[in-house]
Amino acid sequence: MLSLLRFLRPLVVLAWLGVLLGTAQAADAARPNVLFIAIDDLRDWVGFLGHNPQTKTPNLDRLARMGMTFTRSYCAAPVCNPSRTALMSGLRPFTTGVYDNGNDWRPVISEDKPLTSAFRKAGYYVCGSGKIYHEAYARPSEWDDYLKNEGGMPKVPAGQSDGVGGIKFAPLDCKDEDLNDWRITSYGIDQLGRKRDQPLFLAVGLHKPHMPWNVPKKYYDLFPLATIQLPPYLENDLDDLPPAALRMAHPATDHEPMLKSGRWKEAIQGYLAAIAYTDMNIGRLLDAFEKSAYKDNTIICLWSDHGWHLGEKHHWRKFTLWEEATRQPTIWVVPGVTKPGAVCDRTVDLMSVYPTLTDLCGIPTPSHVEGRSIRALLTNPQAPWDLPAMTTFRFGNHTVRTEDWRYIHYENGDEELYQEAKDPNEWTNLAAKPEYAAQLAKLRSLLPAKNHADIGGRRGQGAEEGEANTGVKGGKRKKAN
Ligand SMILES: [Ca+2]
Repeated sequence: MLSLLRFLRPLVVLAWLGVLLGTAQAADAARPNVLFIAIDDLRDWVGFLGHNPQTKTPNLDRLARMGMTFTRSYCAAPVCNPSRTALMSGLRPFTTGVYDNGNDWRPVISEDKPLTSAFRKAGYYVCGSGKIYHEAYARPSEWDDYLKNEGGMPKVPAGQSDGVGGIKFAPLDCKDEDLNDWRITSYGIDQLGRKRDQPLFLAVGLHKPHMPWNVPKKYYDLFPLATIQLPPYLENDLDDLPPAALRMAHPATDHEPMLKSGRWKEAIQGYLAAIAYTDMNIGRLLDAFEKSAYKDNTIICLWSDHGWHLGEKHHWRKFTLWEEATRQPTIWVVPGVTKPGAVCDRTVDLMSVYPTLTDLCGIPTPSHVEGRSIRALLTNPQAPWDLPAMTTFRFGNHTVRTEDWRYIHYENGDEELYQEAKDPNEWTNLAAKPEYAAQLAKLRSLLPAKNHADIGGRRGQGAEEGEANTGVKGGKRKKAN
């Protein structure tokens, strides 16, 4: 009897191994695919957020209805390169020292760290197109296949206005297909038409509505000038700001020339037109997705790298720590988890994307990743949540956003405090009022304990948005604190 058991035991073990392996294979086959969509410079002017009723985004709204949107979603940095680097690496700007467009992240973030590497290691086919990272710093080894942004963009004809100073907008006499985003989207459509044995991680990175807002004229025609509304604007809004905040606003760079030109509404028309063009490409991608074999077993995650000012706080572009530059649209569609049309009001930031995707796909989240998975919120948008959103702009400047408050702390110690429910435009800075001292102390305690020094880099290389336009000199080097 004993010898029979001895004989049987290895067989039992083998049988169990077979069961385990079989389960592992089944789990692998059931692994969800990922459609990862990045949009450049799209602020909260999307229909589903209801913030600006002028905007026309039927396809983004259609995607929003498929899953969950976040009303309080914020970037990790209000600048392309550090925002994308933080999301893709799982490491915040104050951890890596990647603060601006001139900081080449590749020497400080090893190839095993990024999100795409985690998915490749887990057996996914990882491919993408367009702008996922700031394109000056590509690292092809992180992808199985990648379509770079190539080819020229149609130019504004000579003699025609191309905008006001650095704010570039003009309707073009060209076709949808003439802009790079068309090809970038087509790459995604093509990938969705292919069958694979491996699960798919497909990234599509659209350039618009980044400037120049040069899109076919028909998109401008959607927004007749006579109907354009200016954003909420307070003449003396800057009067209660500390010096560091005034340097962020720097109205002389863009806003004063815009007022002088009398073309504020035309500029808004340009941004809305560029958003509408982007929405058209999202529609093409969604049409292809819904006809594809990926329709029912794919997680969709759509995000924009940060927001944009169009004159609020007398400022244009991103590069600030206020609501306009930090808030961004985020949509999650997770089969079996999110409910169609769900809305979550909790504060999240883009550091959550990496750990949420690995969590949902059953991939171990690497230990270096700083964000927290929002699976609990995707399951139940009212779930308890104590994590505020945080955004960093250059060395030592941070904002903490809770559901009720925005607190801003600048490197020189200057502060701002806004009570969002009463003051959604952040017009009244409460930081100097003694009755908010306890609130300030609480929010201060959420700031990072350490700030990595700016890693430096070639200013001017890949810094086209960051230099002369920001009013804050980017070359300043600071020692870590
Ligand atoms: Ca103010």
